[in-house]
Amino acid sequence: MTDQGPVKKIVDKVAELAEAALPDDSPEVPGAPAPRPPTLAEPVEPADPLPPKQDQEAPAVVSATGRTDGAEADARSQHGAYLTTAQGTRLHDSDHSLKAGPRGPVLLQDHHLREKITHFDHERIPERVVHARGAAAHGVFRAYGTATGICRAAFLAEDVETPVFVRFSTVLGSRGSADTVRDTRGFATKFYTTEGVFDLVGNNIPVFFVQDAIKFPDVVHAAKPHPDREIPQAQSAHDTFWDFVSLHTEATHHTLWNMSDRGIPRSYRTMEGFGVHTFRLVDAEGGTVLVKWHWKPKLGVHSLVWEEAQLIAGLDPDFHRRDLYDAIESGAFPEWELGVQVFPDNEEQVFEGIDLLDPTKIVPEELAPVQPVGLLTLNGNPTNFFAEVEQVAFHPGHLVPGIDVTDDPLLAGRLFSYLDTQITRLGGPNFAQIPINRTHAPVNDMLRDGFHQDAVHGGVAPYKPNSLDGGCPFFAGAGEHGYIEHPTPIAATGKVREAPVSFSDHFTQPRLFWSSMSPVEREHIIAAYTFELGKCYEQAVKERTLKVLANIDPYLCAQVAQGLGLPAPERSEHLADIAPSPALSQVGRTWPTAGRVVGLVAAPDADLAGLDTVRRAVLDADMVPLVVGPTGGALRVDGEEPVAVQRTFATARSLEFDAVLLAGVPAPGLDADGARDAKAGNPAAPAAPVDPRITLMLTEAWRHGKAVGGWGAAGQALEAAGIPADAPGVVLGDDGEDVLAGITTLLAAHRVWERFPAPPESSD
Ligand code: HDE
Repeated sequence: MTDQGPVKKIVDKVAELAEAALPDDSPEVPGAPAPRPPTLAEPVEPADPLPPKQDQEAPAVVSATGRTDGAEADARSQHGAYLTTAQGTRLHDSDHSLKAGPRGPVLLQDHHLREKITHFDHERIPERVVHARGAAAHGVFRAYGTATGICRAAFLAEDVETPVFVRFSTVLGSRGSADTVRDTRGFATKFYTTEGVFDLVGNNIPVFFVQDAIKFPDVVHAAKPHPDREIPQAQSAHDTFWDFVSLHTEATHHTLWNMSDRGIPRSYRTMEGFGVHTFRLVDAEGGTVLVKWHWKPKLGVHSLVWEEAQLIAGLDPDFHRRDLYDAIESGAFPEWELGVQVFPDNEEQVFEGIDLLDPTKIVPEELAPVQPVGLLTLNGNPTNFFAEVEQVAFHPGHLVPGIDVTDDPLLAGRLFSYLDTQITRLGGPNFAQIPINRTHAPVNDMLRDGFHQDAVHGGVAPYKPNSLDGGCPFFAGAGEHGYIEHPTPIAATGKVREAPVSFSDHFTQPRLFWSSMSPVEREHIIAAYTFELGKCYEQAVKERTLKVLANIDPYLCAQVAQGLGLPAPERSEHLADIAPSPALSQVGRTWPTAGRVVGLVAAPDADLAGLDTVRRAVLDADMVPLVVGPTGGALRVDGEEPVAVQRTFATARSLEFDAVLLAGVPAPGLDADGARDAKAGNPAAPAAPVDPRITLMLTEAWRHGKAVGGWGAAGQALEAAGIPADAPGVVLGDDGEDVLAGITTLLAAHRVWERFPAPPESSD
């Protein structure tokens, strides 16, 4: 490297500044400003670049062929203090085109203008055809060693730590669409193992719409916006989607999961992940088992309620990515346990009557418990979204020794598709050399040349056999970590385009899911179908979908029919007797509250000492306190420590809080006027003792099943919002810390489910 000296100086300086600028207990709440504040005026002297934030991580510095030695730690981006061209020539002006006089025509010889504009014109790459909207983080996977008996993969050996990059996504929406739409979520993990990259490309729903990959373009075309008017964006509430799934009843199971609370997760951190297909694991002796992969969030599975999801889509379309980044920034690192359901690798590939090759079926956890094999912790936000999140390329065919595929026909098509899609998206066959995709294992392939070739290959013999490169590279046997496909027997039948008979049961498992839901979860499902079908225009589509629902459950069908104003049809299939799987329900258990967001509302005349004590107690409980005041800045009372305000009555909304606590009665702020802030309501309404935005916040939190409360005179504010003091999920008291303790207990159950009275029994 030629520029070592000055670059090293900048890097050291940046590190020193970053360290010096960090307050002791930073970052307390997410959204902390950069470690070094920018100057108010534009700098006139070259200065060091702003230091990175402490939560950010970048791809490991590995050469295009997996070499880690000799790479410069800062060898990835901008160098030096001066603006340059792409060729490194320093520029003295980038604000004005080269012209024949200040008012004259721009000259064609302006090579800098051409470079700048041309590059800009090509900044975009095609978004993913599905899963375009996503967010990702760096992390580490530590294996428990519990899988070594069934799998020889090196990264599953006890205490082995493997760097990972995880991308979460919605399926249907474009890159800029809202996070909280009703949709399946992607959960894709890249493990940079010592034996090569392993990608576990899963979803938050354990079953899929189609059983054969050849139907994937059909379901995606049906679910994407209508081709004529390109609406609606990022949602399934439209005719073409329901037209397809009502005709193609193998989609019924997945659709039911989508209409359940699983379709609107509270956070990526509270989603389960599933490999969906059955995989084959191979142990050190060549023995095999079949498995299904599961990610279990430490925080439990938790969802939004539908009105909340819709409001957030407008108020904060980045809700899920912000939540992920904020949690990592504030040190509440999201964690999941990876686990496997293990089945014998028998010839039929059937377990307890369930066809393991059918990706529209689950195996209930009560029949095959999920056995934990390791812990995933996400602890680093990306440094550059495009370089990392947009360019990461997952592929179910990125496998390591010990992990093999099965004959699931959906998986087979995926093994083709993911490689293919990267060639268009990432501009050629060398996408594995993009930093985020680089393996940490040594690469010695004989793939050569092509667009964006970063490696400078030595040798003259990229072919085998050869003698000119000494016969290199050599093949590896099982003892040298070679990837050897398991010699699974293949039944000798003729070529056919058909599915096995066992794939034709489309209703037993949807019935299993429905019968495993708690009453409130069933009501949410009814509401979701009624909403989605209510957005359809075609009567036939609605009527056909009701026929599908009749084959799941008569109550579900009757309730949705009532909401649509249509008669409920008779079922056409026998309703199977089902043993419910309680593990499928999200309700009825308690979970750690780490990372939950507590809104603390106060006016300047509030008990600020108490407010600060509660704020610190929230932090001590690893939750996030956001103080809401009438204006920005800080809440101050003479003789008391000021308390910084993160949200104002104008900017805050209940949606970003899991619970709302009031330090007394927040009187109307100066901008509590409908003309200034429509949330404040009608200016002609009689003045209330409570700021109307806070009343709105309380009523919203109330109807979304969130814990609310406060201390001092807070009860009056709740009363003004029509919330009875003795209602479920309301905690009032004299001491803020006691109130917080009560709220924390409620948060552990995720929502105040008792607030939704049990509806009549829903099964016949
Ligand atoms: Fe995908 N899928 N998929 N998919 N999928 C893609 O790959 C495809 C399926 C999943 O964060 C694409 O790089 C086919 C099941 C995730 O970058 C594409 C079929 C599951 C992601 C593709 C399926 C998934 C994708 C689009 C039917 C859960 C996002 C861009 C056989 C187990 C990965 C890309 C990321 C992305 C094809 C079905 C999960 C086109 C043909 C089942 C999480 O290659």
